[in-house]
Amino acid sequence: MSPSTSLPDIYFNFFMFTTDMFVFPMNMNTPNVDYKKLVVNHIRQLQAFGYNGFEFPIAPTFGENFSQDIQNYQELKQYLNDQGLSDVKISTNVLGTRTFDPSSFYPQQRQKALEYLKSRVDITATLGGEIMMGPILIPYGVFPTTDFNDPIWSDQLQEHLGLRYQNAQPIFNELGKYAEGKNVKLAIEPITHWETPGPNKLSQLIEFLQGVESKQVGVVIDSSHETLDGDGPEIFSEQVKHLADEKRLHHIQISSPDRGPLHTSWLPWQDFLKPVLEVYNGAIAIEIFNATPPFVDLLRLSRRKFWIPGQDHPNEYPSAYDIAKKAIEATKKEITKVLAPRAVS
Ligand code: XLS
Ligand code: ZN
Repeated sequence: MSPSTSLPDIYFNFFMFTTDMFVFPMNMNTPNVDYKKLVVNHIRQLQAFGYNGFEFPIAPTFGENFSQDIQNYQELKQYLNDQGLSDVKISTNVLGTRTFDPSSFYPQQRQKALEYLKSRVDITATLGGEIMMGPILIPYGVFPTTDFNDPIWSDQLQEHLGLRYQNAQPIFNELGKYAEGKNVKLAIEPITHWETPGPNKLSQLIEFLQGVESKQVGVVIDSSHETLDGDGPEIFSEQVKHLADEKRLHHIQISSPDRGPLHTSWLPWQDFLKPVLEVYNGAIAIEIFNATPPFVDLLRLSRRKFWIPGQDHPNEYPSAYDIAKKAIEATKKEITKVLAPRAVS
C-alpha cells in the first residue's frame, strides 16, 4: 500500500456515554427518556464535529439467548435507518467474559465462547459493521488465580497464558472463517496490565496470531495500551509494518494514557501515528472513558465526569461534547502533520 495523503475516517467510541446501547448508565438523572433517542442526538452532534463513524459497545451477556441480542441490535439499526442515519458507519467493541472464555481449559466452555463470539459477529454485521474489536481472547479484567485463590503473576502468569493462547488458537481460526462469510474482521486488542492479564503487548498477540491461519483475525492497536505496555517506538514501527504485511492491522484507536481528554495529554502522537499512517488508511477511532459505571470503578477514575447533554444537569466543567470536539481537532491536527509533507512531495 502506498501511504495515503487524505484524512482517514475518524470514529468516536460510545464508551464516553455508556457501555450498553440500550440503557442509561446507572447514575442517570432522567430515567424516562428512551435511550435510542439520545443515541441519535449524540450521533448527530458528533457528526457536526466531523466524526463519520461510531464504535458501539456490545454489552456482554450472561444468558445464552443470543438470537434475542441480535434482534435487539436489528431493531436499533432499523431505528437509526428510520432517523435518516442509514449511512452511519459502525464498528463494535466486544469483550471476552469469564463465562464465555475461548481460552478455557474446558472444551465445552470454548465451544460456548465460540457461539457467543459468533453472535457478536452477527450483531456487527447486522449493524453494517466490518470491524469487531476488543479484548476477546482472554476474559477482560479476570486475573488468573490458583485453586486456592492466590494470584498468579509474572513468569507463572506468562506460562499459564501461553497454554490458554494455545487453547484459543483453533477457536479463533474457526471464528475467523465464520467472520469472513459475514465480511467482518476481528481485531483483538492488547490491553494494559493494569486492566487485564493479557495479552498486554503487541508482541504477545503477534505470537498468538502465528498459530491462527485465518487472516480475518488481526489486531486493533490502541495508543493508550501501546504507550503503557508496549516496547517503545523502534520495535513498534517494526511490529506495525509486520502486521500490515500480514494483512492483520485491522483497526486503530487513539486514546490517551490516562483515558481522558486527548487535547491535553501526554500521548506521543507522532511516534504513534507516523509508522501507522505509513501502512494503514482505515478508520481511526477516538476512545475516551467517562466517569460512568463500570469504568469509574474499573479504571479508578478520580477525575470529574464530563456531563452528558440530554442526560445530566449541565455544570461549569467540560461536557462530553466539549471533550469530543477538542479530541477530533487535536487528532486531525496531528494526522495532518504526518500527511501534509506527503501531499507536497
Ligand atoms: C479499551 C478497550 C475496551 C475496554 C474494555 O481500550 O477498547 O474494550 O478496555 O471495555
Ligand atoms: Zn481501546
